[in-house]
Amino acid sequence: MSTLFISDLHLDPARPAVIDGFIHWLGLQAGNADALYILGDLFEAWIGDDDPAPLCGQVSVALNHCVKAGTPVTLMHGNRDFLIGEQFLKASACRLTADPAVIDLYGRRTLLMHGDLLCSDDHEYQQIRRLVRDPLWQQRILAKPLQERRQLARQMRAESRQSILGKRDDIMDVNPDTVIQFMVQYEADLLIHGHTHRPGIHPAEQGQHPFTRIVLGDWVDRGSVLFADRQGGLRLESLPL
Ligand code: OKV
Ligand code: MN
Repeated sequence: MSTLFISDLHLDPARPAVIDGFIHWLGLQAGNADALYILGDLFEAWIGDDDPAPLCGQVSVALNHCVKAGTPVTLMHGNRDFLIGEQFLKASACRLTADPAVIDLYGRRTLLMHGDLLCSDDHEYQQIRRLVRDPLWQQRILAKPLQERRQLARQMRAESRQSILGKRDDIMDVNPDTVIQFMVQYEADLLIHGHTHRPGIHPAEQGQHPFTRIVLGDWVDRGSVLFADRQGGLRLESLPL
């Protein structure tokens, strides 16, 4: 038995192979894993729990089956699906966790994040993050008709793509000092996050203390899963969809 971590699936009706691949994989893990953590950006764009799109219901049912089979699923918001709310959580039987969150991973104090908070050199992005994570802003957006929200999400994603074109690669990666700050503040020696779509296991050191940062990959061409086992083993695997 192991605990699984995934992020950045960016589920989108335009990419049915990813949706089918994820739902199939989830069925295989259901009841066989101790727990599943989805660390943000499960969806390419979530515009509210009242969205009647088939994808929302399909994923909710699949997650619900997984939980019912004995594998609890914990979701964290990402920068694309921060509007996932109580209705979806109830229907899918998933728990929501804060960003950052500390868990006890088989005795190891582990910090979980989506990862965008670590990209602290991208000031423009951090400003937008503060805006869209503001409960009052969200309340105002959720009060708009679905069609308007759909349009707004499309526009913000286009603006995001446009702004990325003009940014240096390292600006959009994590800031190493910010990583250390979070690890020290939360007294963790293992950090697991996504968002940057640069999968890897990075050993590092702060003072005398060794720590590990694991970056989950996206699910655009293949899947990416971190398996953590009771013995302390950590395997980051890429899987065909
Ligand atoms: C990052 C930048 C956006 C610059 C909004 C629903 C809602 C998704 C969204 C997705 C994209 C913001 C919110 C992002 C960087 C931008 C714009 C410019 C200059 C909705 C689902 F609420 F409107 F319905 N989006 N993002 N920009 O990736 O955080 O850096 S974003
Ligand atoms: Mn992200």
